[in-house]
Amino acid sequence: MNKEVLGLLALGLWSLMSFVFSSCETEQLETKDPRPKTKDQRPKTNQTMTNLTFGIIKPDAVRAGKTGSIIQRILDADFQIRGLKLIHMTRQEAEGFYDVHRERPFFAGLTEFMSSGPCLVMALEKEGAVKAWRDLMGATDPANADEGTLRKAFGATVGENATHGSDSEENAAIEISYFFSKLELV
Ligand code: RTP
Ligand code: MG
Repeated sequence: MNKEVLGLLALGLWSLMSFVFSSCETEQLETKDPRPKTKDQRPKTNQTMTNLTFGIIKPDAVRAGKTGSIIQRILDADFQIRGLKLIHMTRQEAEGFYDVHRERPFFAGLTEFMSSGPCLVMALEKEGAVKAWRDLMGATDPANADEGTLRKAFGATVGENATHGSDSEENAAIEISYFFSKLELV
């Protein structure tokens, strides 16, 4: 056997061994990693976020000194407060938060208002939290809000309506993580 044939044989053997090892590694990774690979493989029950929602006590209510009264109402309604902090959003942060409304005519006014002063951001827990918190807030326009709701009691106009609440569990998770790190949630 000359040198060329020996060289070709060695190269072939090396390629075969590389292929066998890389297949083993992939197989090991696939069997070891327990995380779901597709959306469909996620748990069917919403074990993670079902009972959490995100709320804001907006700048109008903070300015008017209503923070304490609203927090009392939240506790009276049996929400657990899992995260809470006072922040003052920049215009850009408010625009990022309300990005879904970017094309709406009220976007400029809304983001100017939301960045006009401090507000209180909250992660709230309760069974069926998203709906329970929206029920407690009442309709977007305080004029249409039911008696006993926060917007009826503390809101002034459709724009300055005292509180914000997530509209779905998915958005609650996104909004909580927009403002809170893991360490800030209990
Ligand atoms: P939010 O997101 O603040 O909890 O309020 P929402 O779901 O009840 O209402 P949405 O349609 O999401 O609107 C977001 C906020 O934009 C202001 N807005 N102004 N001038 C207007 O016609 C108008 N419409 C909405 C309100 O501050 C509303 O909360
Ligand atoms: Mg909304």
